[in-house]
Amino acid sequence: MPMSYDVLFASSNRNKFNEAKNILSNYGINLGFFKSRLKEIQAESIKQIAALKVNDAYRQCHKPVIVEDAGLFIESLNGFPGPFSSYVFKTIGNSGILRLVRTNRKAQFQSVVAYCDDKFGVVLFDAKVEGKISKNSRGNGWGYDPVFIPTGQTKTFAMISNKNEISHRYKALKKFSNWFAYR
Ligand code: ITT
Repeated sequence: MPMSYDVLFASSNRNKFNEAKNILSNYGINLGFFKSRLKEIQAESIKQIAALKVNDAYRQCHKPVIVEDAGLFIESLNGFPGPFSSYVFKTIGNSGILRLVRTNRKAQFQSVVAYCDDKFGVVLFDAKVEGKISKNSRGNGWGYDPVFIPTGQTKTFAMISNKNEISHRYKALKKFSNWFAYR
């Protein structure tokens, strides 16, 4: 029998789903995985990308659904890779990022959670977490986690045990869960 869920999470990325499920379970929301390749337009804002992706997801599943679009924004690179984070990770990866960043290592992770159902349409929740790019890759996390050190820490996201209590994803999903509880 299929497991019941409150909302679907549409994504091709199981790491993102696992984190989101873990975070939302603390707010009593049971997330189901809708593993899917969504249309990812290259736009200049992750808000725009998230809104378009959630429309596509809702068209496919016709159930209350969220998608999340996230990106790493590096100050000295004028916000690169930002909305292109997925492509840049696949092409130059963390070693490429480490070669590009010089003295100003400030960076932020941003997250936009987009929810859609037939009553409310598309609703967006955004958040960010400040930090810096480490001098070398440390820890075994996914994506850019081994090169991102959140402000106030000495370890990368890949090395800390409480990423899900401080991350961009946590902050955006917390906003979503407050709204979802009182909608
Ligand atoms: P979707 O199918 O959900 O779009 P995706 O992997 O393309 O999956 P995003 O566009 O949201 O996801 O994220 C772009 C990339 O940024 C992602 O592939 C990772 O490389 C990186 N990324 C996003 N959030 C991250 C996090 O919390 N830690 C490390 N890297 C992250």
